[in-house]
Amino acid sequence: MNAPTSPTAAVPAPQLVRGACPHDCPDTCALLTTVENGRAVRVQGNPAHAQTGGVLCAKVSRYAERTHHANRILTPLKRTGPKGSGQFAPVPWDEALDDIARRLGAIAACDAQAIVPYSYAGTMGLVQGESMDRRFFHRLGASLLHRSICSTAGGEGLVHTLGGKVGMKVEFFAEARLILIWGSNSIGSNLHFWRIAQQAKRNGARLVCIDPRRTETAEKCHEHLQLRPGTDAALALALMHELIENDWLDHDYITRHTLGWPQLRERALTFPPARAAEVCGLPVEQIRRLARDYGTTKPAAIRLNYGVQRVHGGGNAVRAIACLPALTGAWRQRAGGVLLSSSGAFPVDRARLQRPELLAGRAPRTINMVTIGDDLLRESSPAFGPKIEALVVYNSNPVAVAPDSPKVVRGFAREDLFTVVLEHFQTDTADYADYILPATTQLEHWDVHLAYGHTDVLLNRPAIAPQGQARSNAQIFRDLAARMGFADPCFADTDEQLCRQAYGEAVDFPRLLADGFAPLPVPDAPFAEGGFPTPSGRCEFYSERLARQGLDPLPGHVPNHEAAGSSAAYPLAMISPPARNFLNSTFVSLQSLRDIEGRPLLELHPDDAAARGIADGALVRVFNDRGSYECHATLNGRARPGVVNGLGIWWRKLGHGGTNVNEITSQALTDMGAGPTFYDCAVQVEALAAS
Ligand SMILES: Nc1nc2c(c(=O)[nH]1)N[C@H]1C(S)=C(S)[C@@H](COP(=O)(O)OP(=O)(O)OC[C@H]3O[C@@H](n4cnc5c(=O)[nH]c(N)nc54)[C@H](O)[C@@H]3O)O[C@H]1N2
Ligand SMILES: Nc1nc2c(c(=O)[nH]1)N[C@H]1C(S)=C(S)[C@@H](COP(=O)(O)OP(=O)(O)OC[C@H]3O[C@@H](n4cnc5c(=O)[nH]c(N)nc54)[C@H](O)[C@@H]3O)O[C@H]1N2
Ligand code: SF4
Ligand SMILES: [Mo]
Repeated sequence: MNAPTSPTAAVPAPQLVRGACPHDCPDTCALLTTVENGRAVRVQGNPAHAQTGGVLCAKVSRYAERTHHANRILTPLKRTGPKGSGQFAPVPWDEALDDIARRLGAIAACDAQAIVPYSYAGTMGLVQGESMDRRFFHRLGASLLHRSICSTAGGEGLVHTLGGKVGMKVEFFAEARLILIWGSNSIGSNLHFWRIAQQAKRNGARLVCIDPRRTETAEKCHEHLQLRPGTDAALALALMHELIENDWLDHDYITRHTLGWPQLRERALTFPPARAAEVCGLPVEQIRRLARDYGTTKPAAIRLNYGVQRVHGGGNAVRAIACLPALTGAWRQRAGGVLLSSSGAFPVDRARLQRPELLAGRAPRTINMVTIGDDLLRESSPAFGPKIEALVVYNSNPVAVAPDSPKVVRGFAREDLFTVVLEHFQTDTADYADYILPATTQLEHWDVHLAYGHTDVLLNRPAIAPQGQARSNAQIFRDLAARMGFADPCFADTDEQLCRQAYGEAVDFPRLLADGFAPLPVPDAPFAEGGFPTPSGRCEFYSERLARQGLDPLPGHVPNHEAAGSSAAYPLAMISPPARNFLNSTFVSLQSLRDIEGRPLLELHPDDAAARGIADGALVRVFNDRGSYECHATLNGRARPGVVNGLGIWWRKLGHGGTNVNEITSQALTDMGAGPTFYDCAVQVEALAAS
């Protein structure tokens, strides 16, 4: 029945819709979207959600602009020019889906493992990121993906020490008297934690930052230890040395709740502060002072972040740091301990979402997303399996974000590779697609979320209708499943049903519908009485599981693959941390945020610049045997001697000479978890032209 027409019916009142920030950020904010006439006009933080506190970062404050952007992809597109040229023409959905299903079907008829799904955390939503897509690829028998591009080294380090991705509850950092912000630029990448740290600071806490870069966070802490990249384990071992020498230990906690203390003690005693000072490039006094602060201040809390683990020894670094609170008994207090990730607290029913039983006994090979450059260039072999013939990319922009991009680009440019990209924008990766399929944004679809920086579940309701012809990722895989003739009933689940399946009975769904968020019942001081989720139930200084893998059972200092001084040709160490106004390579598409970031930059210490005749603002070439990256030098006081900071992650096509910083990073892997080593990269820099 039609509603009676009236002036007010034609102009509906603004609506507020509750949602969740989908981005790969520890904060997982609760959103409130204002909708007028079917358009999202404003996206704000939900003040009712304590962790969000009504505040969003500058990026997501522009989510409405991103969603209604003129460059959004709104129809399926088919390639009309050479690969990488970015030339496409619109095609109807049916034509695109039919052709994609036909091409994938033909490859699968021979060996489905030649098809590789490539995805990461463009959205962290459980529905649009790890549900219908997995069902589709499992049923197909495609290669599996080791989703290693970010956090697997640190994740393994935690699992082998604390037993899982678990730790302090973030809100209690506010009560700490000492906070170590370790490998983390909170102001840039974990803004809502910085609010909590500020609260602690106002209450008299001391803040210490441990980072090779003088970040905006480091500047605002009481103390900054500006160590060489990849030397954190040496620092942590020296802290242990001092805790032992000065008996700042909680012997009762160590006896009752840890494993392998005699062995760790012996290891730590080989690392006096002077040795660590040499390795880390720090004044020995600064290390002693930090040990004294950590040993004598209670409660002491460590906000560790993934910046420490993008180097060869990343897993060991996280292990060494994660041992510290058990030595001092910091876990006894709710404001003591360490937090790297809280994601292990979320009772996600992944088997229900992903349906591994659709593999039906098949065990496809696993492709590591870090080495996609090499793997796209491999021929079939018994060790590797079939040559990769098709890639389906979603929630990721590998041509920009994966290491060693000269190889990644050569792989994506292969004429015999069939590539489908589900996207919002025509990214560097989309330029290489045979088909680009228009995906909905977070304002247009259902989803449900976990977080890795707090312990609340969030629900995202669609605020507006899908723009143009966009479809949700889950819908696109549902459509493809239908085209492939996959009749299993699970392919009929709607996005909203998938939201309900993600946590099953473990989370109160009506509460999520009503409030948009629901806290998990996590204890305030999870390890006050031990009870670590390790095999021994103790904090494992010594890991039997690592020993069985042939790895060092104790945390140790593992030098970088490309350690300082190891190469005369490439004497500088490069790290490439995130830019504050981009989220990995997302938001680079927004002019307003690009304007704040300016242009691709390399931060150098003035001495390193002077030695090379490089002036502030000069165009430089950063290079090694893998490639060469052009950008502008900045002598802004943030780089330490011997280390250069190439800020990430610009789209290649918007950078100088069509390159970005991953032109020179390497595909070498970490000690644990087969993760990336973006910050373990020896380079040389030269001036290109006076500017
Ligand atoms: N604005 C913004 N926010 C983000 C992101 C973004 O791109 N932009 N990225 C998101 C993602 S994907 C993640 S995984 C999370 C966490 O992302 P992280 O990458 O951990 O985020 P940051 O805290 O910015 O960066 C890590 C910090 O580690 C420092 N660092 C580099 N090497 C070393 C080292 O060897 N030792 C130590 N101690 N420090 C080192 C860097 O200088 C940097 O300041 O943040 C997310 N938040
Ligand atoms: N040099 C260097 N490289 C790095 C890093 C570094 O510090 N230095 N950091 C690394 C880290 S920590 C990470 S996590 C990776 C991140 O790498 P990626 O996970 O690839 O992250 P983004 O570059 O943000 O790309 C995500 C893409 O997903 C798209 N997207 C978002 N939502 C949706 C959706 O709902 N549907 C579809 N179909 N698409 C969507 C966005 O438009 C965006 O283009 O990069 C890594 N690369
Ligand atoms: S990117 Fe992080 S800080 Fe920004 S809105 Fe999303 S969750 Fe919050
Ligand atoms: Mo990440």
